[in-house]
Amino acid sequence: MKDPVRIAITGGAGQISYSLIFRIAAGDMLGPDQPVILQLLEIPQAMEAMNGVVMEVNDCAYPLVRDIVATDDANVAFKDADYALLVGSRPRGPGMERKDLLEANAAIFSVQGKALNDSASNDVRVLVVGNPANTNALIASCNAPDLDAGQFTAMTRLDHNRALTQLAQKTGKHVTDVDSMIVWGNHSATQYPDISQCQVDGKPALDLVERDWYENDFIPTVQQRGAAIIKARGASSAASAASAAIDHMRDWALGCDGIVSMSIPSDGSYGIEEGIIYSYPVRCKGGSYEIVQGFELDAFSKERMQATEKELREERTAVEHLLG
Ligand code: NAX
Repeated sequence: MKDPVRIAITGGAGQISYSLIFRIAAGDMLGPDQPVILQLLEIPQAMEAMNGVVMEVNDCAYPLVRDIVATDDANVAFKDADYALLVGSRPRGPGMERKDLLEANAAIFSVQGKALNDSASNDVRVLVVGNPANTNALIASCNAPDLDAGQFTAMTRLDHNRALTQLAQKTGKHVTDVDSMIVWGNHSATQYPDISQCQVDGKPALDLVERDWYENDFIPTVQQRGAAIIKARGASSAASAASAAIDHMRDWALGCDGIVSMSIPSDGSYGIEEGIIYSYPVRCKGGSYEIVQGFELDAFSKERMQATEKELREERTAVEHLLG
């Protein structure tokens, strides 16, 4: 058996974590031969609820779980962490503007960025799930000067997975038949799910579907899927978000075939401003990711990529004073 790795999860009493923690404990993220130590963070008011979750994890008697730490101190939760999944965040309250939400979360993610810097393993891989995820990841990264910016990522894998299923269902194929799906930009309604590079069972996706479906059905369906889930379920996506977080971390850590979408610090690729956390097509291998270069993009794609870039720049401007 390998030595255990330390996995920090914030928002441990929340609904995403109620799926995420159990799947990680079962080995879905890092494999059935990788023991784990779970280090769970909550705010003081939610500690009792999180202790109930810890009781349930214990009651599963998972062979891979070596220890569980439950704390309201970020430095304890992130101590020597090899992986950190930042799920906990402040939800939008009544009367809160988008700017207020950005600021409230900026305060949380600047503190957590500092704690990761001071306490986590030097090689920690960070995934931000809590919204606004891309800008929260930027804030955490800017407050962690001793860590590489590339260690901070945000989640657009749920959008990517949603897009795969929409296209597979439309073409009567399976998600495993779809290659080169890309979600560009922000995890928000401005994201651009792009099928212009996709092949379905070896055929260009754009030859298999009508342009009208792509522009007026597929794109808005993927962009608005979170709201549709809330309307149907009366609660936001939880198990699917946990599943996407596991996909993101597993592929980053262990590698994967094909192209996946990850929000990562832009290096200027495809003309996107350097530094913002932007969703790109990547390949993962040997514990790292690399942006896939060389896609030829038409005016329609470029326009949408720039619209979502603009939103990310505006979010960054709104929290500039907290960027460390
Ligand atoms: P919940 O409200 O069920 O849980 C969030 C938990 O975080 C709560 O228990 C809360 O006490 C805790 N928390 C708040 N501040 C904290 C802090 N400073 N430190 C530690 N814990 C803290 O939300 P849930 O449904 O689990 O969603 C969590 C976040 O994921 C939300 O921001 C949500 O918007 C976001 N999502 C992001 C997605 C993505 O694709 N990037 C998709 C799903 C989800 O909507």
